[in-house]
Amino acid sequence: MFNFFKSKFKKISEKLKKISIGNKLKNLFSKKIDEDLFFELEKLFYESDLGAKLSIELSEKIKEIIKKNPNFKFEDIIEIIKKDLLNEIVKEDEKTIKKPHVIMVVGVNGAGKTTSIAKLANYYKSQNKKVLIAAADTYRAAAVDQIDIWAKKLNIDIVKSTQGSDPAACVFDAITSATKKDIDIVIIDTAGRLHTKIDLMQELNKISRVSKKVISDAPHETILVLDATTGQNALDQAKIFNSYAPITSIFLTKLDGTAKGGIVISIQKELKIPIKFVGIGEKADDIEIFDPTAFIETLLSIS
Ligand SMILES: Nc1nc2c(ncn2[C@@H]2O[C@H](COP(=O)(O)OP(=O)(O)OP(=O)(O)O)[C@@H](O)[C@H]2O)c(=O)[nH]1
Ligand SMILES: [Mg+2]
Repeated sequence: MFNFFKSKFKKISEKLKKISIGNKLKNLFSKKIDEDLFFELEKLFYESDLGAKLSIELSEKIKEIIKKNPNFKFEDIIEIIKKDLLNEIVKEDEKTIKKPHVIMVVGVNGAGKTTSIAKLANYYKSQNKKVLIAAADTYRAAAVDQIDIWAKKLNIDIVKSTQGSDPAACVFDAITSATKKDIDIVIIDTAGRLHTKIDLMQELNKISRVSKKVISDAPHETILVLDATTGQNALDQAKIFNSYAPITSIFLTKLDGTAKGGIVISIQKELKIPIKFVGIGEKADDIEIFDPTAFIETLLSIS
């Protein structure tokens, strides 16, 4: 499989080696086929963060198949799992990109928003797009400096705010400036917020409303940044964020730091929101467009 995440096969497969459950699956099926096997199978799926429901569904299905056909081949089982997992993947609706195209980036503290914005800006720049960053995290003292350092390093335009000021005002200025400066894409950095803090969540709504004052259908995308290492907790975050600022897609960060790749599937099964990008490191080019087939191949790869 040489089309991994559409590029850089070696680098990424090496970085995500930990998520593979292929060898463990093979091991299980090399033992006696009995009730214990199906219990172990369910446990393996569950521990990979596939979620309870899918873990049970998958192991039950495999049990049925083996019952009907005791001469099954391990390769056939793997193919069934691949097909079922692929069925859980959610596709993003095709949109016509307007100019400027406004992307609001949201998420809890430390999920990786600022780093992911740098990666996104760098990615779009490499596609010959003119990008402007709105540094609207006015909450944390060093936040604007942090994104400013990235902007300088990557040579990307930025509209800065001051600590304590209204983030919506910064967004208003940035989008207004983008319409005058022939900018293709505006990316808004927002302050990390606990999904349980209602006032901060309402602030997202305000940022969105103010964007619409400049461009009536902005923000065109709202990307939720989720940290893959937080496991099922990421699902709760997503549900609440989605109720305040409808999420169009997910940027799943720190996939390089987890052995539980199943979270990629359970997020989409539970929320029906597509994963668009994944983060696989701390550098600007540690970003990949999510490729479902390649991901599932990696999850089930055998070494
Ligand atoms: N390994 C790894 N680290 C990442 C990735 N994305 C972000 N990080 C790290 O996660 C930490 C937090 O990232 P930030 O971008 O500051 O997160 P944030 O969501 O903007 O944080 P707040 O602004 O405080 O809410 C930093 O140390 C990043 O380098 C990733 O894909 N892989
Ligand atoms: Mg930040």
